[in-house]
Amino acid sequence: MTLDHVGTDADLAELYRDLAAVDLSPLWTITEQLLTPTPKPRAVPWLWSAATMKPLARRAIQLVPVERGGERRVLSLQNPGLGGSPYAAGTLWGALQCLGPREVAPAHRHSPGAIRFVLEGDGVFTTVDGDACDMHPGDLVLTPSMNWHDHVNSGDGEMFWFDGLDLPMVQALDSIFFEPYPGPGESQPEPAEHNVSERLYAGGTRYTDRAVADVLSPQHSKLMIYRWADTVAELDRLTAASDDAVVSVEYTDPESGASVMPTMACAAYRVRAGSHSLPVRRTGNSVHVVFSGHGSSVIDGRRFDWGPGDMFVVPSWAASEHFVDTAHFIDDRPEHAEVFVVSDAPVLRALGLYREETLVAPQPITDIFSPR
Ligand code: 1HN
Repeated sequence: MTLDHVGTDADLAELYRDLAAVDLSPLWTITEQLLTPTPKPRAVPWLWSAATMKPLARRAIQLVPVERGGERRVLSLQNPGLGGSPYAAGTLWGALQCLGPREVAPAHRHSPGAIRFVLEGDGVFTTVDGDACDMHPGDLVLTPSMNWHDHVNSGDGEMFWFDGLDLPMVQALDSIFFEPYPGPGESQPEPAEHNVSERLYAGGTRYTDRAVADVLSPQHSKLMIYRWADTVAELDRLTAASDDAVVSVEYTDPESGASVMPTMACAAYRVRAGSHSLPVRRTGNSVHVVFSGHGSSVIDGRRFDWGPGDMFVVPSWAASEHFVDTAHFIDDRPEHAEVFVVSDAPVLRALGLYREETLVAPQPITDIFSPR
């Protein structure tokens, strides 16, 4: 039997009105925007430079005491593609946090998990469920889901670090919980001994040179701090063992070998001076934080030039490649670049959505990004 599709444009318009009035949506009008051939994240490739962020953070230290700033002095990376949401990408929060001399950011806990990557300064310890972790430049500190955490600056200088959280993902899953510490505005008692998790767990294997750990675990690492000297030793080992333009290590849970948290993977990569990697695209978002050196990344055809303290976002399925020239010297040798990166890769992995593709040739550069 065939149907005669009879009816005027007015009839059709009336059907659409009547559907909308009772909260129904006809798939045939939206299929193409729902099912794109490849991921179309709303977040765009973007970069925030240290030169822009740091003076503003310093002004905030002067003007906004931590208590006035909702307990944390944090400048979030607000991706311009996300329509005003304070997120670096659809699934990840990224931010610059700072504490002035002797300041304390009081304890609380929440279901989103967080990682801290220290950029500059000394004297802060973050207490994670009772364990005070001393933070130094290049260290990674974990504050996993529902662990109490506060930050104490016991020194006389300012301190800056990067915060990465799975907040947008936990929000998308409608599972946000938040609790202030009993005794609001207070921090956890300072234990006599610091860095206990390090003493207990840092003996195990804490790094893998696989691009994405293939072990999955619903638990977070019990090691709460990973030292930069150890990360560099791993990068040195890999640099000596290959000629690859980029060598990278993922920080892992020494007990399981999985990513440091069930929702986020942390890695560090070194781009060798005078080399250029092939473009790669992966499902999942990542936020990159330059620790040392100067280089460039081409992300979906746009070139981003970066140096220490700069942060940039590679949205899902964007092609990205990195290069470092030989124009910067350290100790009379061309300087490599070292970059920290946090991603949502374990979630993509766990759900069977992880994909990765290496392109065969460098991308044509169509545009050069200039930070505002
Ligand atoms: C948070 O608890 C911290 O504890 C930093 O330092 C950034 C961003 C959103 C929600 C909670 C912190 C945060 C955060």
